[in-house]
Amino acid sequence: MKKIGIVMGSDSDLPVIKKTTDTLKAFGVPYEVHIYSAHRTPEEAKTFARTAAENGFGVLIAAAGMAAHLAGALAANTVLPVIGIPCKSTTLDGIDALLSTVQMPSGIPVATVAINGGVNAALLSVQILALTEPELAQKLVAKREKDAAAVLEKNQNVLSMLEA
Ligand code: RP5
Repeated sequence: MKKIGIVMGSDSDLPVIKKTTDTLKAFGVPYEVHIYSAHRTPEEAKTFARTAAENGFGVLIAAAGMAAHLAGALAANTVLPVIGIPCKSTTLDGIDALLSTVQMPSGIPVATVAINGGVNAALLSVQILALTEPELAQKLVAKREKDAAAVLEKNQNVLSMLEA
């Protein structure tokens, strides 16, 4: 199975990436995590992206905050799918990172998830791998069913709790 390459711009992005790695672990998907910054270590970020396909990665996930150019910088250097996670920093509530990540120019796409959307980034990467890994597709369906059952249980609870 191909690996998921996870890159974050700083160790301050770790709480978001922990949600990503926990989710990938639950699916038994291999991954590798790095800290490379589009601004502070541009050469390392570029080399990682350029060699990612030959190093066995199938999808890249990039998490960054503020002027978040990491996902776009990786995407510029690979044709692997790149998923961007805009991270909320101490100012602007993550809107800065959201716009920096999502507003890619035509030709270099980045699939952007919600601000701090570490779980969805992992799920989307699993969905991409599932195109060629049928057992992952089965696990995704099972998770959707489990999640739906949990909502319906809450529905029952609220019905009985707030009964007229
Ligand atoms: C971005 O700047 C990082 O991804 C992080 O979200 C933000 C702040 O980085 P630190 O100053 O906490 O290292 O490049």
